[in-house]
Amino acid sequence: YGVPGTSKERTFIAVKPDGVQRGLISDIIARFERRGYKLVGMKLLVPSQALAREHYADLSSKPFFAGLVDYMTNGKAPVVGMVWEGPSVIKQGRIMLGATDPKAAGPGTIRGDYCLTIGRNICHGSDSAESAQKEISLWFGGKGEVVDWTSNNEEWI
Ligand code: RTP
Repeated sequence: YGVPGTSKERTFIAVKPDGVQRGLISDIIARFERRGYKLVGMKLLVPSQALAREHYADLSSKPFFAGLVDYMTNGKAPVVGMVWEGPSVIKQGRIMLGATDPKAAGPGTIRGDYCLTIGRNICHGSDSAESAQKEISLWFGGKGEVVDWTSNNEEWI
């Protein structure tokens, strides 16, 4: 799950079905890659209902929960799940995504640049070290699905 507070910190970032449908996978990857973060896990999938419900367990009492789970799991488009590694990647990842409600997201952020409504906000990022650990193990439970590797760029970034 990485080591929070070090250069080995890791976070879970997802391109949601609307982001995939709109062709924004490469843009979102490029922003993290160019910033200097390291991609250590990536998969394309239609999440099961069980996975989506567990991922959004904190929101299970909200009126939009059923709609949120359906949107993530109905297969109209898949989700790209990723694990990114680097200094302060949990906090900086959230800053790069922008505010949850795109109407409040600043220009230069992913949501501020590409979307308008909270129910179609394109991407997800872990909001704390605890959620990063929970989400990485939930989405990348299999052996070898997260890869430790050394980037030759590290001395330049
Ligand atoms: P995220 O994890 O997706 O980055 O968002 P967050 O923690 O900042 O926000 P949270 O309140 O946990 O909401 C998670 C996702 O639920 C959907 N949502 N829909 N229809 C609505 O009013 C509503 N409110 C939230 C969004 O997809 C949000 O990203």
